[in-house]
Amino acid sequence: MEIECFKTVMPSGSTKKIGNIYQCKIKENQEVKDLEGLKELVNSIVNRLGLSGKIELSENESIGTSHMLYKFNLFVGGKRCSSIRVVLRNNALVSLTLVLSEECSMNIETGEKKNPSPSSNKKTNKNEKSIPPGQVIINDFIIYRILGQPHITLDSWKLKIFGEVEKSVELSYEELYSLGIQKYKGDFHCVTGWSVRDLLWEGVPTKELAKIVKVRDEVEWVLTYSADGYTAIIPIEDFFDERSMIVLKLNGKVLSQEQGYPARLFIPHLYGWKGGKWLTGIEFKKDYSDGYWEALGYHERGNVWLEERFKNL
Ligand SMILES: Nc1nc2c(c(=O)[nH]1)N[C@H]1C(S)=C(S)[C@@H](COP(=O)(O)O)O[C@H]1N2
Ligand SMILES: [Mo]
Repeated sequence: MEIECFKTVMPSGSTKKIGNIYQCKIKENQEVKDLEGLKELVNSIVNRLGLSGKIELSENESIGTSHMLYKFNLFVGGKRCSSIRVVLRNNALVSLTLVLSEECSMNIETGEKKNPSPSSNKKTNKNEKSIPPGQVIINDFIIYRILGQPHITLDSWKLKIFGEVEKSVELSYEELYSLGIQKYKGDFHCVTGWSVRDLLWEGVPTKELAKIVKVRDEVEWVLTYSADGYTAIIPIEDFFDERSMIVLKLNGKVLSQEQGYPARLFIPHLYGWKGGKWLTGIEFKKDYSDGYWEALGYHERGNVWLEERFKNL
């Protein structure tokens, strides 16, 4: 079996609970029959990488209707050394991510990772009337705060816009608000498989931000930062989609603390994880780097209509 792994680092702030992360590509197609078969496969991959120990399933969940995420723990000498995230699509192995804990840091040989190209995009369907593939409609949001609930007061809050720009800025809430508000009625899609329909989003179009900072031509990626340490990466074309906005109000009300007060990013055709809540920073970049979920195997772009849930390593 041929395997190639790439080491990834999360941007500062989001690494707190996480050790070294390796994303591995398995070069042949691997069909999985049952859980025993999967365990054997994971075991042989781990051995191939020069690690050995005992593998135990910790949990599994379905992601949309055709993907399964399995989480294993690797114990070496009774100590939990790594968690392993394995993604299957229709019973075939898609990706494997190893999160090694600090104490058990082992060396894994890595290949050189190319900058993924956001321009290898297929044309995307933005048909707002239909339901994206593999999604199920529910009535209300499920609140996520993977890194905890920050409490933000407006007097100290700023949105920093920086990176490859002519002029970086720090906007107060009032300054941001004064750039002008647009409304958009539309749906929200979480990569795990739930969607909420017909929400009223109000906020500042991302296009307005471009006018003040003047983004350099060579920029291909946008990395967003949140007050809880959360980060997400977005291709520049998607970030500047005409409906993409820094949301300040949802369904007619100022954002609640749990839904990202005072500002969250929303890009209707991308999965919800691309929209950081409690937004504090927007960085324009030439080169790709993983954000929080991308470091754990989720897709560089995350287009809901193309069902881009996980990376194709
Ligand atoms: N700062 C921050 N932003 C975040 C998250 C998070 O944990 N922290 N979760 C993301 C995910 S996976 C989703 S689906 C949406 C959920 O939004 P909600 O909590 O309003 O339902 O927020 C996204 N933005
Ligand atoms: Mo999500």
